[in-house]
Amino acid sequence: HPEYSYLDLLDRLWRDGVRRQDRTGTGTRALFGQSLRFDLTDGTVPLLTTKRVSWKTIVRELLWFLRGETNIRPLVQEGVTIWTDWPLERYRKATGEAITQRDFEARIVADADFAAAWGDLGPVYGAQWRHWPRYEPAGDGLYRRDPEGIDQIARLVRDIRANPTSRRLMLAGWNVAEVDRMALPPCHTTYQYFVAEGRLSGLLHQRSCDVGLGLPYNLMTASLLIRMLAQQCDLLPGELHWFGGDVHVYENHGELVETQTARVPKPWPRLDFARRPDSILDYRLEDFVIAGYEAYPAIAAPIAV
Ligand code: UFP
Repeated sequence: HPEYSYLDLLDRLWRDGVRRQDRTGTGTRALFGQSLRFDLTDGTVPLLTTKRVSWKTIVRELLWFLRGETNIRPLVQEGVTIWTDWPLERYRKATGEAITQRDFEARIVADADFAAAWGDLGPVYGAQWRHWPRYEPAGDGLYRRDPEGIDQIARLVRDIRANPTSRRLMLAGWNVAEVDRMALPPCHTTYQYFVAEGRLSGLLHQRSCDVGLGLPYNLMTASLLIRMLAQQCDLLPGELHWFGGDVHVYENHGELVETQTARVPKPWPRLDFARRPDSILDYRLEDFVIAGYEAYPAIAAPIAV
């Protein structure tokens, strides 16, 4: 079962990972330069079965990226709270107010001005994918920022369709000039696509990977993107190649590692689309049909902010 490659990585990190201090002060066990590969040709997706993963949250987050959004408000309105920690931390630090996450999220939803002031994450994925900044000469040696920027998603779809053997089918999140203004610099940093024999494969370079909490999401996001791009470009799905840079498990995830690696994976679910949306930007949650997802109970583990 392909899920063992994930479980083996988790186990290997816990046993052989180099112990290091990290930005969050939690401590990790890490290995540099790891890879995984998943076959998507049979319509299955790497949605882990050894713990339940809320795939609807992953779809909602991806659709939020694709809409070019960077404020947590629309996510919180849909009940997705995976990005709340960063704005919450900033708010608490700036105001000294000991607000709970629940109260903070309630205010984000209730008050648009509050959300505008405190809910934005800076130019994260959505901004870079849809509106990568571009500057045009405005005379006198000055440059004017094009308010739309570059739509990498539109370009990618266009290029896959028009020039499938291109070696330039890239989607980048790491905008060097803007990384310092992001609440969290992109973890799933660079995507590349490859078309052969009517199939679309994708490669993800992830610079930093929390294997316990982050990777189950990141593998699904990357797979969903392959499936959506393939559908839009009249291709079949190929493979997902995942490459991790700093691949780590947090020191406080020991219980997760122990519980999860003791479980025996069940067959992976299938992903089907309920329809073929007119463009890559027109997908809705209801278009994603996950069939046959049987999983062990979710495993709670603390997230390092
Ligand atoms: N992380 C992931 N995947 C993600 C995401 C975050 O694994 O999609 F948003 C983890 C990796 C790391 C932390 O543990 O979050 C980011 O911290 P840093 O920026 O210091 O790498």
